[in-house]
Formats: sequence, C-alpha cells, structure tokens
Amino acid sequence: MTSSSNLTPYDPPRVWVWDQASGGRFANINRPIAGPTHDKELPRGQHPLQLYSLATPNGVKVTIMLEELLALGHKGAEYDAWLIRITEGDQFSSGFVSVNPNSKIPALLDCSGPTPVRVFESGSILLYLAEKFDAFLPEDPVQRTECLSWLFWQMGSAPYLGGGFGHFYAYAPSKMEYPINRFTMETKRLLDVLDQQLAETAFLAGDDYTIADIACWPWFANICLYNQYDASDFLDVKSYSHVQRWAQAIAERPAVVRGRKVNRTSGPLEDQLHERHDTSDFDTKTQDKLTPKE
Ligand SMILES: N[C@@H](CCC(=O)N[C@@H](CS)C(=O)NCC(=O)O)C(=O)O
Repeated sequence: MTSSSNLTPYDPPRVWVWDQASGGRFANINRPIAGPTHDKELPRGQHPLQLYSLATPNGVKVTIMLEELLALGHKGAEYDAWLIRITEGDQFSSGFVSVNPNSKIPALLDCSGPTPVRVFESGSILLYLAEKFDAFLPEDPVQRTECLSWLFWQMGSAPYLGGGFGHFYAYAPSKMEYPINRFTMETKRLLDVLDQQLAETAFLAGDDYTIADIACWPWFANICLYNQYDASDFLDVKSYSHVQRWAQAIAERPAVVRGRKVNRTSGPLEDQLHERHDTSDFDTKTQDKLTPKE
C-alpha cells in the first residue's frame, strides 16, 4: 500500500500558474484555456456525415457505430472520416473548435439536412445516431433506460480508467504508488461491475447488442484483449471471465473489425486506415491510404 516515501512533496501556491514545462508527455497539447490556437477550416467530403476523429477508444466508439449502421443497410450513415492528430494540436483549429468547443475527438457534423448539425461527446454522438437511424437502442422504455444507464456509466467511468489509471500507470514521468493504487482500485472495481453484469446477461443491457456495448467495448477490450498500457497482468484481466467472453464476441463482428481500423495511426500497418471515405477503402492497400505526413 501507499507509503509517504512514494510521494513527491508539493506545496501548492495560493494561485495556480500555468507552467508549460511541467506538462509531461502531453505538454504540447495540455492547456488551461479553451478556444482555437490557429485558423484552419476542416475538410468536407461528399457524404452526409463528416467525422473528425482518431482511433482512441472514444473515437472507435463512433466508427464502430457507423460501420454497424452501414452493415444494417442504413445508406444515410455513409461517412467521411478525417484524421485529427491530437498530438499535433489539430483539435485546436478554428474549424474543429466550431464543431466541438471542447477540442476533443470525436466530433461529428451531420450535413444531411438544410443546416449542418454539430454533435460532440462520444456518448452524445452514439445516442444521436441511434435515434436518427432507430438502431442499437431498445424501444421498450425499461430496456432503453437500462441501455442509457450503461452508456452514461461508461462516459462517467472512462476518465478513471484512461485519465487516471492509464495516465499514472503508463504515461506519467515516474511511477507513483498513491495515484496508481487509487486508480487501479477503481479500474478493477469497474471491471468487476461489468463482469457481474455480464454474468447475468449476454450484452450490457440484456439480450441485444446496443450502444451501451459500443460505448464500453473499446475501453474494456483495449485492456482485456489488446494489452493497452501494458497492464494485462497487472490488472489480472483474465480473471474477469464474463468480460473476456463479451469482449471476444464483439471483437469478431465484421463492423467492429472495420471500425477499429478507421483513423488509426499506430499498430500494424494493415490495421491502419488513416482516412475513410468509402467502404472500398478497407480493401485498398493500407500503404496507399497513408497521408503525406507518414
Ligand atoms: N468525454 C469525451 C472525451 C473525449 C477525449 O478525451 N478525447 C481525447 C482523445 S481520447 C482527445 O481528443 N484529447 C485531446 C486533448 O485533450 O487535447 C468524449 O467521450 O467524447
């Protein structure tokens, strides 16, 4: 457990002042102020839906949802997926900020009507698409509420898993026992919440695959199947057998396989599709799809 010798002493000043040198790995993108840093319009493609994103777990939720909608035959879900390189500050362009004032991916622009509709926050985007296409959201009020409860559970939990556990275990300049204990405790508790639910039901909200699964899967599959943060052993992810069963089943869905590739810039080249403008892009050689910066 925590001992005081693991803690770096810090005597906070009366008023916090932005020290740009102390931002660690994300020093170039972390800022205490909102708004654009530079003028640049976003590109616009031919499809009704324009997605500006990156294949982090929050981004993958949306590309899986869009690929699932297309797999169901919803032609109106055709989309252009543009790459937003957050480590290079693309999320602070004037164009991006006009679609998401919070400067975080994913951001969606629905251009199917007379006036484009902006949608930001991955949970809001999933709900917007589910309602627009009447899919992956139960109609029955009780089941719908259960689905939305899990959706919002995920939205509330992600900062503990990613910003808390992932940050202090994998990204912080040094390993500190106190925050790692704090967020490991919470991450394992979340895994147990999921495991106990999935011991009772096939999917999170019952028998059917819904936006609750689409929201949760990228985060929990990343740590349970893909060793994100190099933490599989540390978190003992194999012990959550129901989560493993659920994560594996969803990983095998063709739309999920496609959705994971969109806007991905790391990992094996064959799993990277930096931009997606057409279903046939998945068939084209990845190398041809690399943007000039690669
Ligand atoms: N609650 C937001 C979180 C989005 C988020 O944290 N996006 C990260 C990548 S996963 C991002 O864009 N970070 C860039 C930054 O913080 O500047 C959502 O679910 O949409």
